[in-house]
Amino acid sequence: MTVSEVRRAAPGAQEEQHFDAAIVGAGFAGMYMLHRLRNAGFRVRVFETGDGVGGTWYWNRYPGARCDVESMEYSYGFSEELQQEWEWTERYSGQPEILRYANHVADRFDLRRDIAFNTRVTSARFDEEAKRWRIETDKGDVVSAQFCIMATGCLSSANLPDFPGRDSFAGDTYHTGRWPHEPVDFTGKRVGIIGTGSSAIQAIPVIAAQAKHLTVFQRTPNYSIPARNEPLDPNRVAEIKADYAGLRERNYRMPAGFGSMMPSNDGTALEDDAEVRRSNYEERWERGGFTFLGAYADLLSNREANETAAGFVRERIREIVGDPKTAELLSPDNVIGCKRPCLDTNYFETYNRDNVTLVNVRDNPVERITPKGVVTDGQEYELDSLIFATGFDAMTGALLNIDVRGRGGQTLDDKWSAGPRTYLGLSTVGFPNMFMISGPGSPSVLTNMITSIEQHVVWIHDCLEYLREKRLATIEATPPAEDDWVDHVNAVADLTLYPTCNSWYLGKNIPGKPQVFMPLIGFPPYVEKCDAVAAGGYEGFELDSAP
Ligand code: FAD
Ligand code: N01
Repeated sequence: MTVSEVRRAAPGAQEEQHFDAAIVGAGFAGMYMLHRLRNAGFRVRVFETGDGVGGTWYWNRYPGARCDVESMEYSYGFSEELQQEWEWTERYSGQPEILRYANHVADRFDLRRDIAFNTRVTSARFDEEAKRWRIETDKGDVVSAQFCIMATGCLSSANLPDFPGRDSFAGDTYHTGRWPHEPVDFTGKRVGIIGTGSSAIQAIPVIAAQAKHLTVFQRTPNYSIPARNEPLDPNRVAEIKADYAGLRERNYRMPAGFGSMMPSNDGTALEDDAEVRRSNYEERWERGGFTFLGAYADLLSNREANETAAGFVRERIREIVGDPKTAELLSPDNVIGCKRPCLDTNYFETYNRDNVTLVNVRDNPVERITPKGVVTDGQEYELDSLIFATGFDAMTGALLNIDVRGRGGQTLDDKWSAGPRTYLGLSTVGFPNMFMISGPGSPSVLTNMITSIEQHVVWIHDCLEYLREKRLATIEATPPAEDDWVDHVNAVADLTLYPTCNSWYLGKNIPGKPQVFMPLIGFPPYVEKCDAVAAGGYEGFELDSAP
């Protein structure tokens, strides 16, 4: 398509390589994007900070890490052979198995030869004259590519809050999203964990079973539904595999791109009398998983309806947790589901153990970290190990960690100073030929992310083929299309209860981050819109022919 031979720059300077597309990140998004574009004859280079594939599953190796979308669904659907040959062992597979799967995919499709590992992209600049991206890495690579595809992940930039004295702690410290590759043994140790989000809720029961003592520092209690994880029944697997394509297709029509195995109820919560409602919640609670929130169609749009589900979970917490004060502290008072709901195995039960202490840091925040431990409310909790389960600078963090500059040298940071602005979550005005996989403004984190990733990869692939066929040099979203899209994303969110919590969906977990609801709610209408845009010759984009 374009010049793609290696060219040597001035003597002494780095060799500059030319590609059709540079992809940043080798998680599930970058891996599939590479496969798809390479098969279509594009010359592609992937850059990955880590020394292996898998992204999320490469970095998040904390005890208890596993998926919360069932494995038969949380896996690629693009290759019938792949989905037939891979054997998941559990309903929700653990991190080691998911990472093995990512490595299997890399081997099966011979992906590694086009991935530069241990290589972080530091800058990406659009050269307006050449109509190409110039990409630089921390290894000194300088690469020119017609297209720059950001597969940097929504949850890949770890958030390590700036607690006073944070680095003075004398024991070992960990972040769940940057866990060591060697096994960590907490036997005989006094362990502290800050945070009670999905990561902590998975890790706490496992660490408590090993450590001498576990102190949990909780700012906001979270709703959590039992995962009811179990080994997969071979008959059930065979049944799914007999029509895997059918399951993928049914899931594609679901609001979050998964869950057709136990569909949501179309009815509204307040239509049912209390007894019927309770038995509905009970059935879904016993089944486990996200289907709990599918109990009624209006749980995320009607506060009173939501309260019936929230109240049901609080009752379960009071039933499970022996000490009433601890149960009270563990009971959330916000809307259920407006933060990403957690799935657990024995989370609330863990607080009945003698070696677990829950400390409320909502009213009395962590004052400081000392060489010996954590101080809050004037009390020092002495620890041997301290875990930060403090989450991520979600959706924009990894993108803004790169010095991205578009037309006129404008930085992405500047462009997004009041929050991310995109068209379709795929593209942003002023940054031609740059695509984001599961970018802000797309359903991404509100879906089975592998489904969303596949949809974006196919769309980008089709778009690049179209440009090649028509001999077009650039594609760029137009300002009106972007403005309308941003308004649309906000308008959809405002019809729901999502914006009511201090969630990372809104950027509220990062001090100073602009507060904008970042993902788009609703997968099927989004797919329809993307398809219509492509079918209409890329409506809302300006296409420019080669010079
Ligand atoms: P990632 O997997 O995050 O990969 C991005 C990659 O880009 C990383 O490897 C990173 O090192 C690399 N990168 C970033 N910046 C640069 C740079 N500047 N230079 C070079 N490389 C860079 N989603 C679900 O749908 N279901 C689940 O069950 C689920 N479970 C999850 C569990 C955990 C613990 C976490 C943290 C997230 C989970 N998610 C889940 C979301 C998950 O992130 C996605 O499902 C999916 O793995 C994202 O893939 P990705 O390739 O887009 O991003
Ligand atoms: O991060 P989080 P996570 N002082 O942001 C607390 C996916 N995921 O890594 O709620 C004290 O949810 C913070 O408190 P608060 C999933 O999408 C999936 O757990 O802000 N506490 C919160 O309790 C998930 O949503 C799985 O008040 C501070 C915690 O740290 C996303 O990744 C597993 C603090 C952070 O929770 C992120 O989950 C794991 C401070 N200064 C992750 N700063 C599955 O189950 C933050 N906190 C598949």
